Amino acid sequence: MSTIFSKIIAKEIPADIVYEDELCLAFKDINPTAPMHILLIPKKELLNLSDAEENDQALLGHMMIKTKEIAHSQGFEDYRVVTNNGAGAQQSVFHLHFHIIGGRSLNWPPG
Ligand code: DGP
Repeated sequence: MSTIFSKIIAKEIPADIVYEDELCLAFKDINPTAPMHILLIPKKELLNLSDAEENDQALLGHMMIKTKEIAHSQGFEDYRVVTNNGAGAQQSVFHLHFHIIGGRSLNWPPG
């Protein structure tokens, strides 16, 4: 089930990494939709949010808490966190990732 994101985690292909710790990695999206468009991914291979289970609570909580630090490091106070869960929701890479988007006025609702 490995994807291109596993290769980014393994540093087999380059990415513009903005944050890394033992549990997760954040890097700039190759096709940004806003001045800040970061992808935050777990190092654990989860397909998407639906693939996460009770024992992933700490990992997911850790990642949510880190979004603030990552956005602040890019100079942004306000930001949106979104995940596309499944092909019907426009998920194209099947390794869980949270888009952290900001730096422009964001519309609501999305999609
Ligand atoms: P999604 O549609 O939610 O699965 O978003 C996948 C995102 O991943 C999309 O915005 C483009 C980004 N992406 C795909 N391949 C690469 C890559 O090799 N490097 C980087 N930095 N981003 C990628």
